[in-house]
Amino acid sequence: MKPKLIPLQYEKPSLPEVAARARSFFEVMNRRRTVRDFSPARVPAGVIEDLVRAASTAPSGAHRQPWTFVAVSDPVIKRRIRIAAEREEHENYGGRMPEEWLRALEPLGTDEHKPFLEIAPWLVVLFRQNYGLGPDGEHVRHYYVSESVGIAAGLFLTAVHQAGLVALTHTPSPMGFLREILKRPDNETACLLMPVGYPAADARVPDLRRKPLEDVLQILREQDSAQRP
Ligand code: IYR
Repeated sequence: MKPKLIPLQYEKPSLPEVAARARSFFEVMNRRRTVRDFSPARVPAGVIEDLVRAASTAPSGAHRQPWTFVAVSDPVIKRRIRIAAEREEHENYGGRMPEEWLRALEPLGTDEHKPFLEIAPWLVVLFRQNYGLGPDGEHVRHYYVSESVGIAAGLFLTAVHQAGLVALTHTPSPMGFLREILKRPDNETACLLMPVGYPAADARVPDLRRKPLEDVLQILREQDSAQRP
């Protein structure tokens, strides 16, 4: 079957404009921080809807969009999630995580107590759909699910940041309790629990440094291949 292709909607910026936008967006993103101290200040549901609209523009394997976002502001459900998450984290910090892992977490100052799960106005849980469900309940294959969901998560965090809100990527593993509490179907697995809201007035964050560019980027220019035998 011949696919129906439509013209790309695209306006070409000048090269100086491209360079300026690339720099200024880096500066915006470089101010993003993972936050654990939340304000209880309310965020309207419509804002969360737009953040998920942005996240759901992510490219995905065969355009299957294999994700479900569940956004919770109900205090009763938030409490259930906190209790279940802290139960798992109690096991994690109390012996399930090896010494090496605990030492790696020391600079973050995390522990088994997760008050932000009740304080943040929204808990956004990202589920991966391991396969889809067709109109008659038949299984639909999904492709590159981890990659697709990872990209959607990145776009969601970017949208949160550029809206002027903060988020935490929380992974209270194992996360099976989220499918139960949120009553999600068998084809879905929770992969991220993201409290979203405003930071507390006195929020503090670890003094982390990002890797220098040389450690994360290798550039191979045309002349580089000519110099090699
Ligand atoms: N899930 C635990 C432990 C934890 C693990 C990693 I890897 C982190 O980057 C941070 C925390 C917790 O949320 O405390």
